[in-house]
Amino acid sequence: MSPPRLNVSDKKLPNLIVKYDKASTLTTSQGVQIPDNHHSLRAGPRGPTLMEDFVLREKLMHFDHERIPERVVHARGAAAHGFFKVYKPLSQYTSADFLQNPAVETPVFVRFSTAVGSRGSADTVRDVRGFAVKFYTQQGNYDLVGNNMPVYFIQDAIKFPDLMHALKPEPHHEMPQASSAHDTFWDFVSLMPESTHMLMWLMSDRAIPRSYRMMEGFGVHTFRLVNPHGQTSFVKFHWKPKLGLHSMAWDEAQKVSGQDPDFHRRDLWEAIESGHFPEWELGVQLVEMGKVAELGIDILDATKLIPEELVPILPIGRMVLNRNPDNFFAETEQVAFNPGHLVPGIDFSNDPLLQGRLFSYADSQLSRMGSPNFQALPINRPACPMHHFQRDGLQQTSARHERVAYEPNTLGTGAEFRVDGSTQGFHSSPEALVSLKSRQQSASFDDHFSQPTLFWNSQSQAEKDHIVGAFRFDLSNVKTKEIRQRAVDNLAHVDMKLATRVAAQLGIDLPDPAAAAGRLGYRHHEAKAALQDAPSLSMMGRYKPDISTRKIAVLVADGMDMISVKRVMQELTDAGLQCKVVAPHLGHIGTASGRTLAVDFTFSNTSSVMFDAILLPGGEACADELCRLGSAVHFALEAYKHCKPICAINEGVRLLSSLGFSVSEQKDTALTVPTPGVVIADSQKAIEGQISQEFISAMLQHRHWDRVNLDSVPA
Ligand code: HDE
Repeated sequence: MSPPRLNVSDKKLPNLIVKYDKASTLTTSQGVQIPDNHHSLRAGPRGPTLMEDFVLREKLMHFDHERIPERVVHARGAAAHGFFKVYKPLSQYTSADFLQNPAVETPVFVRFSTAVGSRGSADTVRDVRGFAVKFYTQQGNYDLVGNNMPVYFIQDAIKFPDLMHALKPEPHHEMPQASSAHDTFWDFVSLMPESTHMLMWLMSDRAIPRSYRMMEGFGVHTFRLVNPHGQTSFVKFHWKPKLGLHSMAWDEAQKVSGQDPDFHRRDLWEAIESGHFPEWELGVQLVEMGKVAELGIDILDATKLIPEELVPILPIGRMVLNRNPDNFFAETEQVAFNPGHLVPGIDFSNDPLLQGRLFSYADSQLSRMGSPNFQALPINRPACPMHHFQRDGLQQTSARHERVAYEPNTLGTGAEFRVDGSTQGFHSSPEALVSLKSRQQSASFDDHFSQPTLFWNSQSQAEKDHIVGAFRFDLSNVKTKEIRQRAVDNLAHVDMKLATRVAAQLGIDLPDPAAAAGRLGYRHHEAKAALQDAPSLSMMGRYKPDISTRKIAVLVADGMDMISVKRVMQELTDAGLQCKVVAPHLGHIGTASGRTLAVDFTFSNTSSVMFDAILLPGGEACADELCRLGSAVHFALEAYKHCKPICAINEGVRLLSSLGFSVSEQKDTALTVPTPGVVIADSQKAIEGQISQEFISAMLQHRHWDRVNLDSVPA
């Protein structure tokens, strides 16, 4: 059942739905009724089709033109409607109207995306995710077009086409799809040391999120807030997910790509349909104009971040996504974000990457949607009044009943459109600019390694291991040995141990930082590090006490002991978790006490990667059957290998016996190997409800990355 729709969105945003009732008859686009939609007009039952069949021609013509070009980057995405509410007035910092009144709900439309893959590519590839928010404010649309990582590959927009040409599939055979693990990407970035910081993020678990609902978002660039007195401060925007920050295991992400390429899209859709509305808190890092130099970080360089330890994040409001789009194409595909869509009170900085984006987005949308009238599409037009003298153009749909389309005028209403410039409207914040025209950048942009090193030093051991694994995976797919060597030589400037570990599996020489320093594109400006490590850069411990909607697979066969698992399942369900029964066949299985249990999935139509945790009930016959079934044993071992919480009751533990887990003959609790996130109990303990809380605590951590010897697990 669909959740109730929030009035705010319906009231202020145009309703897109075209409804047909049962009495509607099928017509052509001209409204002519069609009595036969199954047979084209022919010269006799076996004769040729006639040109005059306008019903057939119109239908085929429209179908032939259904597709528009996909986005050149961020083609694959999913979106939702919702609202944003500020916590308290921010007039001290900005005059933006939507950031003043805590009682006002500003409608938003948010599109999440991958950056590299084409529109039909899989969701769980290793990639940066787009996090684009359109606020329909009463002063016009404001777009915060960010990513789930706070930095970017390059510093200057002029390099963007090269970066994307290197990262996208190689042009001769158009492979690989949605992957950085190939020669041209590493060829380019290994010659572009400024990309090192972003590469560290891309090789980290941030690039394989568990869900769009569990990602942070960043505006990346520095922007400016301007208050009603014209005073400005620099600002960086941050979105923090209510469900915490969580990722997948790399092996899991790859398998999910095959099992369910729509994994993230489906997750977002289902959460909203079931009323579990995803939520984020918006925060800002504010830097007074006069305090920028003290930071020691170039805030105009998009390969740098400001650690929260240096400038704390001020939470300013919350965003809730509570409505799925009515139509994917009309909304998600046609929505046109643009970092140049500003409202009064927010302004750009001189970040050269941002400045280039200000040209690119509208240009890109013009190419995709064919005419400047894409701005008037329901999903793109503002929710506030809009008056301008733009006219005509391909597919103009508004027919204005007026004589003049110019300003000033006396024949129409032109003069009245003007606002009182002293108090209203958008003003670019004044900035004195006196400099020589040149193709130069500030020397501080040449500090390429201090922040990647800070990032590396801030990671936990498990995260470091994952980063090493990701570099090895990507680079081992690079066929050209010299490119592998160059990439690793660059890494030596981040951390020698990291570079040496990565190099170990690549059939190359030991990393040589001096070799990197001699290469084209290498410029180095040693920056004084303000911090040795910044815990805020690690994902560890960023879980939140909300695990609702997580999925638990309950592995069963005939003879399962329902009595001991019943309470656990009930308590998990009460905690908002979804228990799904996986069995050798669909229909029902028989329990040890003679009852039946309905089955949701079989071992052949799902796998462990579709779940967050597993529950293994007891029962002699059930355990015997599952242990004989390779796919069931694999299911359990794979969940273990992906560090997922596991709860086993009595004989259920036999599925894990190859890992050394068992319960004693007396059926006492006996955990032979103390392992994080594995809860083993006897029936009595389960019946008394002692284990649900333990299992839920294990789930609160999401994944137990500190499990050891995972390489030896046969899954
Ligand atoms: Fe984009 N980017 N980008 N980008 N970008 C596009 O715009 C571009 C950059 C981002 O869900 C395109 O309408 C240039 C940074 C998102 O519809 C295009 C540069 C960040 C989305 C474009 C960048 C982003 C896009 C493709 C370097 C994070 C998807 C279609 C100067 C702050 C928005 C389109 C959606 C989409 C250009 C770099 C985020 C081609 C030239 C940095 C989330 O215009």
